Amino acid sequence: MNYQNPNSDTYCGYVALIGRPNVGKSTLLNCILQHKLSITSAKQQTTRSCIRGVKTDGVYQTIYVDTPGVQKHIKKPLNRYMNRQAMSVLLEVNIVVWILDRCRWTADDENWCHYLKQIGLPIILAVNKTDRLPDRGILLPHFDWLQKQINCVAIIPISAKTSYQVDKLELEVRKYLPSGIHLFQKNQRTDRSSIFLASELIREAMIEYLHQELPYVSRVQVEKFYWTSKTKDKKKLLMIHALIWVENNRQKQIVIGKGGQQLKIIGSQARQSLQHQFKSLVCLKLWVKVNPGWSSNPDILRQLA
Ligand SMILES: Nc1nc2c(ncn2[C@@H]2O[C@H](COP(=O)(O)OP(=O)(O)O)[C@@H](O)[C@H]2O)c(=O)[nH]1
Ligand SMILES: [Mg+2]
Repeated sequence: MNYQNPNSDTYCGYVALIGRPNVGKSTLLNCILQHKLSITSAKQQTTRSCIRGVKTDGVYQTIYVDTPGVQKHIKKPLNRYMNRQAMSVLLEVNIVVWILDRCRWTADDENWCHYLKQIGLPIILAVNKTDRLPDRGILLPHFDWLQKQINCVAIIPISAKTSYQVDKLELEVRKYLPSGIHLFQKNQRTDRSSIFLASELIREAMIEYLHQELPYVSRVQVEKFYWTSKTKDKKKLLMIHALIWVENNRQKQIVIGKGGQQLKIIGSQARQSLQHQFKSLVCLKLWVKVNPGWSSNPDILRQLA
């Protein structure tokens, strides 16, 4: 299973970060890149499409692919789309990092286990959130049990939140990178555009401040994204205009809130994240628009990819 050629100069490969929703896949990607690339939340269904994060270290280039969680209610077209994204990623990667939440093992984990047994890729188990274990001693017998469930090359306890042993996980991943030229520039962190990252940060603020299903039936479309130097003190200012699409007028009212208060809060939170991400002052303008049935429209779903 080790593809490395001792005579090769450089190594480059794709690594899927997979696991059921909320185990910490996006938090792990951000921790590895030491940069917020993928939005995270305590609520489920945050990551919608695959996000590739690139880490180059000397001769090694590792391309991590963060995947959406597999959705239970697969009847909805948006959920079916997210499941396809998560599954099809396994066809393009060299290594799988399967993330588990401490000793928890659910029917979703069982399903992943069944699926992964058939794919013939090196699998590394990352047992996450160990910072929340009062005693790490309970992990050892669990690891024995895990080894009986699936043939993996390593089991590593980590915490994506505190970075505990994330470096160890990265070193393990490197062992299985195939020989090959680097596909991305040394300083490039993602294949995603700034416009995509901006729309994700706005969506993250919506997930934070809106309850229940609403953020999941909304879509953010960035219409304008440009820098000007029109501030009084001639500092660079990033102008972002975005539309929030919802499915009906009732949802529109909720997003806007009484007297526009809710939208103001979302905008203010999103602006802070955008300023941090783009290291610039940001002027953010948001509009809420209705597009009935967008989440069942195949053309729009394709645009999410
Ligand atoms: N305590 C703790 N919380 C974590 C850790 N990793 C992720 N989380 C939290 O778990 C929740 C889900 O994380 P997220 O990365 O969005 O999960 P994903 O759905 O698998 O991408 C968030 O609230 C994270 O802050 C960890 O190592 N320790
Ligand atoms: Mg995620």
